[in-house]
Amino acid sequence: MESKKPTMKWATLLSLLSFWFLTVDSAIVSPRSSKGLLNRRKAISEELAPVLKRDSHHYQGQRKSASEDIVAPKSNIWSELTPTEINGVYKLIKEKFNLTDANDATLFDNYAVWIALINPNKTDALEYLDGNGPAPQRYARASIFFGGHDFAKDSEPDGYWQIYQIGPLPATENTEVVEMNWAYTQSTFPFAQGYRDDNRWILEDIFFEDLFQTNEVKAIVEDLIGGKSYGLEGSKMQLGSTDPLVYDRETKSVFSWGTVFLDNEWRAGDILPTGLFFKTNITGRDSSTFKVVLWVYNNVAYNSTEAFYEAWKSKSIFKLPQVSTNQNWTNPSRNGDSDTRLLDDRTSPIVIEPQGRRWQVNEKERYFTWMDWSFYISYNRDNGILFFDIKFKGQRILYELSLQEAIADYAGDDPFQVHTAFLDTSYGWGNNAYGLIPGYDCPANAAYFNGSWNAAGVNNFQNNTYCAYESMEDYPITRHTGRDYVSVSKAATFNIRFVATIGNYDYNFNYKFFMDGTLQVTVRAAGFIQGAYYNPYTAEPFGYKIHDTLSGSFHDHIINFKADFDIGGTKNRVSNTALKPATFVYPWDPDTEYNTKIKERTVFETETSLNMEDVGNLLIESADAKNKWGNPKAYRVYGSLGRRIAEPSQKLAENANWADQDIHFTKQKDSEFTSTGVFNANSVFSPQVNFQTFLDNENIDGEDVVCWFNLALHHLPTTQDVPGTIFTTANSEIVMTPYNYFDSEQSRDTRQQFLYLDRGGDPTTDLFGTQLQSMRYDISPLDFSSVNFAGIQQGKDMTNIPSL
Ligand SMILES: *[C@@H]1O[C@H](CO)[C@@H](O)[C@H](O)[C@H]1NC(C)=O
Ligand SMILES: *[C@@H]1O[C@H](CO)[C@@H](O)[C@H](O)[C@H]1NC(C)=O
Ligand SMILES: *[C@@H]1O[C@H](CO)[C@@H](O)[C@H](O)[C@H]1NC(C)=O
Ligand SMILES: *[C@@H]1O[C@H](CO)[C@@H](O)[C@H](O)[C@H]1NC(C)=O
Ligand SMILES: *[C@@H]1O[C@H](CO)[C@@H](O)[C@H](O)[C@H]1NC(C)=O
Ligand SMILES: *[C@@H]1O[C@H](CO)[C@@H](O)[C@H](O)[C@H]1NC(C)=O
Ligand SMILES: *[C@@H]1O[C@H](CO)[C@@H](O)[C@H](O)[C@H]1NC(C)=O
Ligand SMILES: [Cu+2]
Repeated sequence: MESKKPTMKWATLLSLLSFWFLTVDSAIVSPRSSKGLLNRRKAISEELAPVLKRDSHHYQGQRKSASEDIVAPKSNIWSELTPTEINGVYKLIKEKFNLTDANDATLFDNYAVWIALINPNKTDALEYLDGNGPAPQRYARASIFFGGHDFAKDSEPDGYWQIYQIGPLPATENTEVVEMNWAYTQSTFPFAQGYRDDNRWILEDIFFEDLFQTNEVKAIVEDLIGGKSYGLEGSKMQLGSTDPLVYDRETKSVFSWGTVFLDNEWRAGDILPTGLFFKTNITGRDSSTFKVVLWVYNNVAYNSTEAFYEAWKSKSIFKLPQVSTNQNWTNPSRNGDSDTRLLDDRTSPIVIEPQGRRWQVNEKERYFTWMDWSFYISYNRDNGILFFDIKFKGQRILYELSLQEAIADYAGDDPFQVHTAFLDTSYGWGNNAYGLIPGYDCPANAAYFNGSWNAAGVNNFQNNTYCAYESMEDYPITRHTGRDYVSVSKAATFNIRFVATIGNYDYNFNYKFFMDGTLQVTVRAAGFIQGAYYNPYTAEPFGYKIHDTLSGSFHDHIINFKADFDIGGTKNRVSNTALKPATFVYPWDPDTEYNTKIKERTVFETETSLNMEDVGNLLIESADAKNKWGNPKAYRVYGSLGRRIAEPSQKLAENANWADQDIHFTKQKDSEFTSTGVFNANSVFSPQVNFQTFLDNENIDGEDVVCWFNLALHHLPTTQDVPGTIFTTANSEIVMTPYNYFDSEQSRDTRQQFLYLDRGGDPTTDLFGTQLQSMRYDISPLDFSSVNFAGIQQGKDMTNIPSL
């Protein structure tokens, strides 16, 4: 379970890295002594440093600005459940399912892990937004683990997970609680392929801590790796375990592949791998039956701990170089003895708003407007921020734009890399967004917004999870020099930024709105790579040697988004304008063949998946609205989209099959509102959402079309990733831009222009009333006093759900 004050960090840190950072007592957990597990979890909780946060309002209050508040035309029907709504839901399901409160629960109880809003169905939402329909009724979904005897199923001896729909809200005794099957391929998951929550992580940790204290394992690892064995006071060893769980369908057994990383003062374990690997049978809820079934070192496999020990004792193991103890190179911050670059001791430039802020927000409804753009934002655990009802010049362009899932799919010569494929939505986005650092994560003129989510019975709040700011591109949006004039227009943009740190990576999402109706989504990655041990004999095909014993193991980041375009209404179609070479003979020169080129339009009649190299200008068009010149109103999508390189396999198959092509177009259906789910992570062949089922050849010509696109980074790390990956190059973007949508380009009405005219008489210069005045800017220093590691603020006073 994630996200109680202390456990939050624990879940988070464990999450992507899958590391065990902890040293706590080593009670054996079994059905009989599962309280040991609770004590252990509490001990862990106390050790964990929570997260950065900051009081945004304090900061915002310092800014002098114009009217920044605006009335939202409608209420935000996508806003996350309120603590009151959640409490009602929890009370209901607690009674119905004999739930144990999360802080007391073991794997032998029933407990709720997430309670979240089910976004309203689009049909209902549109009636409310565009007509006189009532605000759609609100529904919640809850994911429950059934480990107790009262709801046990014979087919699931270790318990199971089930997702429920609860509503309409507020919950009363008569509120319906039903299995939520309408939106998912599957809504129930066996323990074996279910979610790896804290209870489960700890089970593994208990086993490994004992294992690494046995005389045999301790002797081997202290010799091969150096330092104290895992779990001992002062040990630098951390254990990592791969995602997904390795499920053997024949024996119904669950295995994990583990490895040892070294922790240090920069928490740089990801780039300090040691080259030792172990496969463990972790079937069931009793760690005393867990067993290492394979050890791997220098590509040699030993099928038992005894066999490994015998080989080591008889000195028949070839020892690989150990990770050096000089690890200053892992410092991702400024190296203290660096020279100062010339003039780098001066503060770098900032953007200022000389006459105050130019955008508006209704903070309660999270409704934003800027330069004829408007949209609502909602926030949740599984998607981070979601955009709804994005309009430009009063016309809806997108009903929804939201992050769905990100995979990180690794390759390597060792079993750890080979078995690794992360699905980050299982770790969560909203819950992994730590406070943004003003002036660094977002420019100094940004404003910050909080987010909330419920997990394991706790209502969590985090300040500064996303920011909004206006900025200037460093190039003009357009210019021209004519015979007697010069015209140049500035390129202002409005930006929403969200950063989530999932384990080793910090993902930076930027949504940039331009004056002409263009919208750009960029994802950047920084942080530590998940490096591999560099085996000089076998690592080469899978990555570069980038430090003494480090290989930058090759992996793909594929990040899936939903973009529900509504171009001139909901009747849309998808077309491709191919750009092709052609040979033409013209009537005005019948004897000559001209090699030239043409545009060639095709319409996709049915649901389709495409790769960008196979298309020219890919358009989402209105099926009936045309511009003045007879062309369909459209938006074009293009960018650095991509797909995974490896073929489907045991570790990644039906659970992320959206990653097999760059972009998909499906017919909008309320029952296909998301491409993924938390349980996709470990249920490789029968996931919560099997995206391919959306692509069933339905007609999309003249229908409401949804675009699912993949931002992609084929990440083959080089020394540019040492110590950390940089946002500059580890990124991917999509551009959505008007394409014959209007009758002409739409930024011409901006006043942020320069016009020089020389048409007889004195030349004139027009700045359209927006001349930068000579003035002293009163810039307060950024205030970092409320940045702290105080942890996720829990809604203890706002909920009656007990929290850790
Ligand atoms: C978060 O922001 C609120 C204002 O909305 C403030 O009262 C609170 O103290 C902040 N929390 C932290 C931990 O900074
Ligand atoms: C309800 O759950 C608790 C805790 O798991 C368990 O001890 C108890 O037996 C359950 N009640 C029933 C009626 O099964
Ligand atoms: C894995 O461990 C479980 C529990 O001890 C056992 O029943 C199962 O047979 C083991 N699987 C394999 C493939 O050895
Ligand atoms: C390990 O391998 C040896 C020799 O290949 C074999 O005799 C033995 O049965 C195996 N042990 C296990 C636990 O699989
Ligand atoms: C590593 O950095 C620390 C702190 O700056 C310094 O004291 C130490 O000498 C450095 N170690 C090496 C081997 O350079
Ligand atoms: C989050 O922000 C809203 C809007 O400013 C504010 O009303 C609310 O109190 C904040 N929530 C928390 C928990 O700080
Ligand atoms: C939303 O749509 C789905 C699929 O049509 C349907 O099963 C569900 O009941 C709808 N929800 C509401 C609240 O109407
Ligand atoms: Cu990467």
